[in-house]
Amino acid sequence: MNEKKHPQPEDASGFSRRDFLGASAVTGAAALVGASALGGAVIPREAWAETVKAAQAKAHVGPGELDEYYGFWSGGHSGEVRVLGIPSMRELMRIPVFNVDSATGWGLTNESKHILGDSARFHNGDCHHPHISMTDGKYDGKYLFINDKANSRVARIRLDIMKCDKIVTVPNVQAIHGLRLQKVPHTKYVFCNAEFIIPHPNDGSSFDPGADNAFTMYNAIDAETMEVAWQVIVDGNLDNTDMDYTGRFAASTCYNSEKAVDLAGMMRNERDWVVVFDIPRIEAEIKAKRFVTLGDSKVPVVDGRRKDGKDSAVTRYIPVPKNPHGLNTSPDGKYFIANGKLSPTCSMIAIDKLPDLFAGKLKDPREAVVAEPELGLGPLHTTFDGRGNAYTTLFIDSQLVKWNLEDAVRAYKGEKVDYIRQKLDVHYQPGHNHASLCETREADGKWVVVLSKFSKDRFLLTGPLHPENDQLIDISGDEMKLVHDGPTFAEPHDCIMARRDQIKPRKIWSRDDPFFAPTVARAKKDGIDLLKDNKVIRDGKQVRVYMTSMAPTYGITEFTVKQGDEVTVTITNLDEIEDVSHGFVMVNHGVSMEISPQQTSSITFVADRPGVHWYYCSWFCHALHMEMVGRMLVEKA
Ligand code: CUK
Ligand code: CUA
Ligand code: CA
Repeated sequence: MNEKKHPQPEDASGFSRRDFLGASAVTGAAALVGASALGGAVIPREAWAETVKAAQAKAHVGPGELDEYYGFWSGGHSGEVRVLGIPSMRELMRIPVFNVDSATGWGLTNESKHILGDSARFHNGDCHHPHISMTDGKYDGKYLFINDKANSRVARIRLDIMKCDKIVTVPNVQAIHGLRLQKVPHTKYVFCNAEFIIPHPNDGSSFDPGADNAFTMYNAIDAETMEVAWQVIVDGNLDNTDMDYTGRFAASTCYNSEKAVDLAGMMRNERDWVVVFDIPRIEAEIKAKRFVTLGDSKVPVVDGRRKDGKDSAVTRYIPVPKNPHGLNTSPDGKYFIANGKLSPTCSMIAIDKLPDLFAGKLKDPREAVVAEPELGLGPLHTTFDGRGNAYTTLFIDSQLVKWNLEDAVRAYKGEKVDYIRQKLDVHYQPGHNHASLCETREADGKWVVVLSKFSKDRFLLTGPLHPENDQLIDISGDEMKLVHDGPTFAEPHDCIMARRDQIKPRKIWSRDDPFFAPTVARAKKDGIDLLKDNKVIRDGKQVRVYMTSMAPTYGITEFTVKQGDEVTVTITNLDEIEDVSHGFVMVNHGVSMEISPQQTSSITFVADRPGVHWYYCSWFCHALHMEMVGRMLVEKA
């Protein structure tokens, strides 16, 4: 493919980003955009800089102005989720999930420990794939789901309060990686891939990865109850996944059809595959009681492996070039796209051929592949503009390639068409990319974010550990234009963008919020009215301190306990004014938590040292915030 004939700035190789910064005011930019889009001519350097300037101006969100989109960023192996405004790329909030957070007390408070359950013992997580719940193929703004590869978990974030409210550990698997949601009729299931092949039972009786009892599973979690609904045993391993717009099919990439345990082994086969799951058939198998369970788990497990050259009832395996990675459904609902990684291609699977594939009407599963466009080196993930174009990250080439879906299909049939629209340099080594609303029927083709794994020279040096670089690109016109570099920490992997009207957060807590319901129930048992009472309850060695807070005071400024007592401090913030959050820190006790307006928070610790111990408010809430303090007096045992 001749790359030169696609729009590129003149002298692309020696082009410096500083030239953008030095460019002068925006004039006549629209005319230049139109001209340069014709036939992929080389654009004069000044003209290119002007059009980029115009795009950058569009991304500017002035002081006091609000962003058009919410962005939810995986925090990678920091274990948290971040909320950004798009297009400003300003970080608005952090939502602790699989990490322990000093500011809000996530992982420290009783409310968060209740949600974390058994997995509260882990203080790390590795988030990759944040996805927003959907109704009728559109974001409904209710929940955001995210995987934890490190400890095989899936978490749910309530988007009305932007806090994690449920976490489940998927049983009998290792490393939950790819995660996507059912799109229609609504998000009933959260689908997630367990990546690594392990023996079953994994009790030390067998270590042979090739054995029949060594496998991994595809998992469905009930989005409302957050319980694992079912699991499907697969051949090979599982990487990324997505679902279609009919509600029948989901598909996952497999890079380790070899069931190998080392790099060379995992690259041995010329082809791996995409495994397609027939969701209603899986449900039918379970209804017909054709399932097993594993170990202590009660989750129904359906076998989706091929046996003696015969397909299972619930899966089909479509061979694709070796070691595919991303799996993306086009917003027109027509294609599953498997990104080649080791192959310079993407494989387009026609979803309307899948009923025939399952019905045994295709001679070869490869007949479901309707195009395999050659895009460049290291295609990892693809996103869409809703205008028929796809955007694929090229890890090795450090580029984002824009290409046309239907032209790729025509080219595969032998027509002489060029499906590549543009290649844009990104900085550097991009993984995921994500266009506004691209996972829904409403893909609007405004912005794409490319999550580059390396930033190298793009930012001030921060020592050997560099930030990643999330780049904002304007895709609203015929040409892609890079408009912003955004440093991020600990490899976000993936992000998602929703229109701001699709997310409806609360301003203050509702008193009947289930988030702190267990604490409210505990108080009720103690006969406490959380909105009024400031009381210390002694229950043997357990002391429960109930207090209110209203800027700038705590309801209790001094309480006395005995050395060795287990103290639970429960605070209810009576403030009803938006943004007046308080904190509670017990000095030298590892105790810290957030109490936002109308919230109840509690934390438990041992008063193990006699003497005076000050506590203070950590959220600057009032002119007299420094004075919002109290003392715990601990008597010698
Ligand atoms: S994965 Cu990281 S770049 Cu976990 Cu979706 Cu592809
Ligand atoms: Cu309350 Cu600061
Ligand atoms: Ca392989």
